[in-house]
Amino acid sequence: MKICRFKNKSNEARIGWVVDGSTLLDLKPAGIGELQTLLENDDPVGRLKQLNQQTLPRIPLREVTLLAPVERQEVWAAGVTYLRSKTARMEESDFSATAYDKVYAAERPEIFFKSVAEKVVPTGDAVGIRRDAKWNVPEPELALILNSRGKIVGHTIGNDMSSRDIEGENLLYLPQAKIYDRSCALGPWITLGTPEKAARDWTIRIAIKRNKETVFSGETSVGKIKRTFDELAGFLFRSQVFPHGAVLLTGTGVVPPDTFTLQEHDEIEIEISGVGLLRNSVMLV
Ligand code: DO4
Ligand code: MG
Repeated sequence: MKICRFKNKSNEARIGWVVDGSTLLDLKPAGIGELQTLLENDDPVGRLKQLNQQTLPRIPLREVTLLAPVERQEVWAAGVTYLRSKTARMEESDFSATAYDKVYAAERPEIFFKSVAEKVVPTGDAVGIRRDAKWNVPEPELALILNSRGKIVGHTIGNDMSSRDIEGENLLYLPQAKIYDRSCALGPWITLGTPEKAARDWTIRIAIKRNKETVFSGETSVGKIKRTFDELAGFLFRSQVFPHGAVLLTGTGVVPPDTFTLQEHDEIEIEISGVGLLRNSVMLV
């Protein structure tokens, strides 16, 4: 079951139930004007199933602008959760290699702040590459949607844009490599109610196009994430509160070759089999 945020013809943000590949139902007449109303419910899927679909306005998806599926939730990210990510980062920096090696094996995962909700880029909009960086990559990641009680209620697609030269120069530069204008994309919507066991069968694919040619593509499986989702979510909620819930990116398992860097006007497509397709162009920021 998929829910989205969208802008209607009057430019109002609404919550939609995406019932097929081309239609959504506007949930406002059912009293659902915010994602949080559903996400805080003990059984969001059950709540939707109770609704009489016939009474809800049907809107073609092509007529709406999708918004990022976040309202006031903070966005955080876990790192070095795939072997591929550990290896790539150890190669990127002699200086920090031991830190990546240790965190992959440690009990406590790497978790860092990524974005406030209002800065998140939706599908269809441009993500940013820093003008003071020379080596910029997307990081295609499964994102966990957590309610204020730390319960995983859904999943979406995330792009943890990163400047690898800044990160590689010194680990203390990580916030600058990771948190800048347009560095986080989420979307296109949230898939509700998939248990972890089923989500671990999902495939994550990325394709980067330049002048309509594919210049990089790769894929991985959610099942290759070293830690359980509950483990990651549990560490995020340790000694921390999220009154509006939170989004947690689960790390990247696809890293382009070291010779690859993004360029302005590239097109990035990230697909997760159980969720959908997140599509963004690239701009210099
Ligand atoms: O420490 C670097 C960041 C790791 C990361 O973002 C990832 O593995 O996805
Ligand atoms: Mg990442």
